[in-house]
Amino acid sequence: MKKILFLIILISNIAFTQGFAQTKRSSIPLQHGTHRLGKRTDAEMQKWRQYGLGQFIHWGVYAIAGGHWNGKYYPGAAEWIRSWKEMPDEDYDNLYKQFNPTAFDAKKWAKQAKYMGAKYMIITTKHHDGFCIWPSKYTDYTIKNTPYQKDLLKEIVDAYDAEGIDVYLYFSIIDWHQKGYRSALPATTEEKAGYEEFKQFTRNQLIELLTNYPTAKGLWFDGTWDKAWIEEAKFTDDLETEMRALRPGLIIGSRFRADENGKRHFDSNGDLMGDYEQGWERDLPNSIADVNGNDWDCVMTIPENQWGYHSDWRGYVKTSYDLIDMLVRSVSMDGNFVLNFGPDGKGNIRPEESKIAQEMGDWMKVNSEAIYGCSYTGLKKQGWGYFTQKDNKIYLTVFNRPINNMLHVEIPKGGIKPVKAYFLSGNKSVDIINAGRNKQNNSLYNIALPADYISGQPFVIVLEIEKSAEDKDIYQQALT
Ligand code: FHN
Repeated sequence: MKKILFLIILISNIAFTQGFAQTKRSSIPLQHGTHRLGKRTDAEMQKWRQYGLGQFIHWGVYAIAGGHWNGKYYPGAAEWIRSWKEMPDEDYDNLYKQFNPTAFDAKKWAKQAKYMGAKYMIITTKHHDGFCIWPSKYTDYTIKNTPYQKDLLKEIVDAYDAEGIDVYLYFSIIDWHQKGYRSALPATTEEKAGYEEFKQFTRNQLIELLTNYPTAKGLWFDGTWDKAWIEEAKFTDDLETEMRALRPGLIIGSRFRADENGKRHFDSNGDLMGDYEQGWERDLPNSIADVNGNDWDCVMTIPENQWGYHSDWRGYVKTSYDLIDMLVRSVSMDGNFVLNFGPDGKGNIRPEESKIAQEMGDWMKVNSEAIYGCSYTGLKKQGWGYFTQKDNKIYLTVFNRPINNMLHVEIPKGGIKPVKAYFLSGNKSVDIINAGRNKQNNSLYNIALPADYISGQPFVIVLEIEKSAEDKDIYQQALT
């Protein structure tokens, strides 16, 4: 009871001090705006919030081409190669006849993801090319008609489920292979009828996925920026309602549908559409104000902009250090960080990605306590790294060790006070030096790192806190 009371006071103090920059609401009457104001509070979404780290996998027949065709290099994202003029559609549309990933081992992938520390994964069931990695009964363009024949999606779902990693299904609304598909609403009656068929086809595939893979926790939509899709506010709203009724607890991000005014992610009143904000692609918020108090995830590539397998990565390739920084930064602002992998046409995870998974896993093995189930602290960001928090522990993940070895911490008046500090790895204690107050009357502390401490990796200091004496008065006032 005492602990709960302490947490309530702590959270309210922190939230009060910092304040979330909520987007100002207007009150336009909407038929197809958001269905919910504020965050979901159910167990499924609570779990989603605790994940911290996820894995994305882009895998399809584009992996066979690997960003090259007829000896020419495709400079775009490998999974978009069909849209390149140097590769005739017909060549691409026949690639599936060669798709035979003999090296594919779903259990190996899942074990690697588990080692990396991923708590959830998102798999491309169908990318913009329309190729389905499950044997959909609504099209022939599926895994069933490749030399491999078996249901890849089932193998993946089963293997990740077995490792305790939650699976989410990526689904592209863009489908270059489907006859009736259009990116903008068609003009002729015949084309309109074709688009109506496409809508039903899309609905059928989604219901099929939710029915056949019932352990999947949610859907991750893409390609919903198409004008044609945006203009289907009623259809998409009805479809969302149908999917949620079929699978209570289902998690769907803000990319699925637009309101009747064509507003995506946030409806015309500025309210989030869907269960979390899904707009952070290869980009991270700068500060907590940018996320408006919403749940969110960031999806990130290791090279610059390659999601599917490209055999020749050019440009800057992120290191595990960069990616751990992004992971901690995401969690410090209440987000999840999802790292993309693009296996090759045979089903191998490329060595560069395996190395990253290994290095991130090594780091997580020691430091994951600062990630899983952690959230934003409300403390002022400092140059040495990031704060995350769980219960009465604040974690200081240090990426940029100060030259004087002092980790500066500012604690708002009337809140909490640090009682103990130690290295997460090894528990060795470190001194907390009280450095007085600043003009805003915030308490200043320096956590003194031992000068002889050497770490080749970002490291974590745990700061245990308790409510300060001033809180007692606040609590007393609250009782009257
Ligand atoms: O066009 C796709 C791209 O290929 C990739 O799938 C990413 C992943 O978030 N989504 C789209 C671009 O937003």
